[in-house]
Amino acid sequence: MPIDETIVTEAIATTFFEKFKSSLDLDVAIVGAGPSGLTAAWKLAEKGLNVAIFERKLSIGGGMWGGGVTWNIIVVQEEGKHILDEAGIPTKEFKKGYYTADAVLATTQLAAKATLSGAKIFNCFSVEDVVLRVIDGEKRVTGIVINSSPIEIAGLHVDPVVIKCKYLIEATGHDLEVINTLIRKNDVRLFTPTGKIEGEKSMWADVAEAHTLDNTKEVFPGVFVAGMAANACFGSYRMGPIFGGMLLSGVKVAEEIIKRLK
Ligand code: 48F
Repeated sequence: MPIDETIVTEAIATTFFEKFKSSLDLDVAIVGAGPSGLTAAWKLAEKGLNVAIFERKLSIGGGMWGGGVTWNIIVVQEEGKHILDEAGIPTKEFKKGYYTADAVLATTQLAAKATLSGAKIFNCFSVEDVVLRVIDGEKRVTGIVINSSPIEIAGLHVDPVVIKCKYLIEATGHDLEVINTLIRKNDVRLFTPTGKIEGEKSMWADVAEAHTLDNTKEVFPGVFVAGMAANACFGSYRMGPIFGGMLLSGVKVAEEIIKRLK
């Protein structure tokens, strides 16, 4: 078959913009394709919701690819193992209650579960701001402002575009980028004890893992925090390369939003 390059180009452009146009008015926009964002996308899409992840990097997976210090194995404790089982990710018990999984397989399989369930992933898109509205007298986030990552990296002065969403999941990890922007640009209070970002604390894996789940909740009208961002926002510890809390947080944030959308 002779190849016509313009058909290849047309196929990409047409199909990409069909995917993009179907994402202009989302049920849920997720910022960050780390383990918590990917798990949330899978669980939300599985329920038939219109959900998309926006990821700055070319690669999905966030901090999951590299395991610990690029030794690409992750550890998941007993409580989170059922999520790996459900996703079809093989595990080995290392010591009682501590399971290992291949970090690359875990990342790619979670991404496959999310996309095969209908979630759309926009890699190479950075979320640089949110859309704020006053609804029934209350400020609420109703969308995200996105730009192409290469434009961001090149520092080009090119305006972003906007996506509407009923809920936004802040899953940007340690940097808590979306909430930082929300707080920096607007005179608003978060649902945290001080009304501000409480900030991440040092390593204490046991407490951090439990707190990740507690801290996975709505932090501002229309915005939920998940994964490491939840601990950074509500002032808890980091946990290093144990990933059960990230997966459980992704499941929890999806369940909470599904309840709201009902
Ligand atoms: O950091 P990350 O993996 O988030 P997570 O789901 O998982 C944390 C763990 O990987 C690990 C840990 C626990 O074991 O402490 O660090 O909480 O993934 C966050 C993703 O968000 C992207 C970033 O590139 C990364 O892939 N990201 C960050 N800011 C933006 C963004 C932004 N403004 N727009 C788009 N993507």
